[in-house]
Amino acid sequence: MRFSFTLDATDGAARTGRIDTPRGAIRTPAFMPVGTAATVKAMLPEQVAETGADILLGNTYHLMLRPGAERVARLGGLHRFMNWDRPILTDSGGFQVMSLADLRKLTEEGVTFRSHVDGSKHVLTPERSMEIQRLLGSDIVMCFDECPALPATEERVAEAMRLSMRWAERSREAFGDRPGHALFGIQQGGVTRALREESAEALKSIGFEGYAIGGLAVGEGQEAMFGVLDYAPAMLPEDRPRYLMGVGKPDDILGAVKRGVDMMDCVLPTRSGRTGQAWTRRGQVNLRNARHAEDPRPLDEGCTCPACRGYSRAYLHHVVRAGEMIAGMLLTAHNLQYYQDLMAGMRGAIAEGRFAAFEADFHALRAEGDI
Ligand code: PRF
Ligand code: ZN
Repeated sequence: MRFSFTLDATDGAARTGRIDTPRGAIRTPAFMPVGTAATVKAMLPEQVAETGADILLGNTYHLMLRPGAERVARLGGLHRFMNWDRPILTDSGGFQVMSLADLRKLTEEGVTFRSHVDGSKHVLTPERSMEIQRLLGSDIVMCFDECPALPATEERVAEAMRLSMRWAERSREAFGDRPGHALFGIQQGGVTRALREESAEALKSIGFEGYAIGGLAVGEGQEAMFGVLDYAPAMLPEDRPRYLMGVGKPDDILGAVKRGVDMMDCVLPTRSGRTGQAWTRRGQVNLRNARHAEDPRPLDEGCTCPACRGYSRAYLHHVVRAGEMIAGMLLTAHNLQYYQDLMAGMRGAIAEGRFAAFEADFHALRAEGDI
């Protein structure tokens, strides 16, 4: 079976459909939980599947440093290694090198850097990134790109985008022909429309199975991000999935889907779950807050997750305050369930042509707040 994308319905710019892969279908719009180090932190893979996730994100950068891509390959690939048999998308490493590694040096060839784990020296190029993602057995491979850190001049953003387009061509060449696996291009160009257009044209002339929008959610703010999303998705082929990298809060996700994005990933539901933060239909809830100390109600009456089925707010407050491991486990499970329920809600609303009403309800309930 090959990789394919089918659009089922649209409502305004919003789309719903499915990506078919040999490892299973991905219902879109899709949210991908982040499994950076071959684990979605605090969750068993079967629990992640239980929330409704069809696909996980893994990271080239972390896995090449520890335990190493060749080792994962000898152990049967990332799916077998981490006991997750559904699709996996891997990011290509460049973005993580720029935010995590030490002593980085960027050239036309690629990036040299020192590991944030043990200080060892490494090189990443488009060719090596494609090799690592092949060794991991990734289903959706991302091109090697450069996302400039903010603040950046337009000149610097243009330079990074043009380098990323040359690397996209090398990524395509090195990826080769791998039926059932997909390579996604990554659009760069910051918040400048002409640069986004130039990037989209370069990617389309190379040709990819899917197209990502990179270089957003890096500190420009929601208004500027939505400003770019008002035109950027339409620059990419209509018949291919569009993936907005590293987004975001629930309202960012809804706004991105409204503008034509099909896939997203973010550490927010997992990371904030480990610091006592919950996301619900009524907004963000901090379980550390004393107001929960004797509250016998569940976090969210309407949620089917293990935290909401079996425990009170008072219990969640207690285990968060006590620093117990179960706090991170329960809140991560809840947050991932909330995110997947939000995606399922949007898919249903788009299919039935009532996305605007869904959006109005989403904002109305959040405006009431957590009561
Ligand atoms: N490029 C890659 N990974 C990413 C980004 C990018 O621009 C972003 C930006 N939000 C997150 N992850 N390769
Ligand atoms: Zn819940």
